[in-house]
Amino acid sequence: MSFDKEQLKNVEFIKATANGLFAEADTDNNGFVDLAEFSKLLTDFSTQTEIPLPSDAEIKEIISNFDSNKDGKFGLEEFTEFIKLIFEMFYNSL
Ligand SMILES: [Ca+2]
Ligand SMILES: [Ca+2]
Repeated sequence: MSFDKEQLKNVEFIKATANGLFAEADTDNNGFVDLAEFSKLLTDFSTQTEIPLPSDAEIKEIISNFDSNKDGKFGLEEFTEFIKLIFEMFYNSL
């Protein structure tokens, strides 16, 4: 199976990935990914990829950068914007 780099810019692919990760991260199923849930997601990601885990302060900063309604946690739309940025960074690094 070959990896198609252009998928990273495909809106449907971005949405599907964001939806999947959001559901996985939202362990209490309240429709939001809060700081603890987001840290857990990043910890798992970091373990799998061996990419160093950001500090708590950095994680807070990431959330606040994308927290457009300022409730301190990710809604699905905010989270999707985050995934979109990650994919863009990944795309540009390939
Ligand atoms: Ca939650
Ligand atoms: Ca929010």
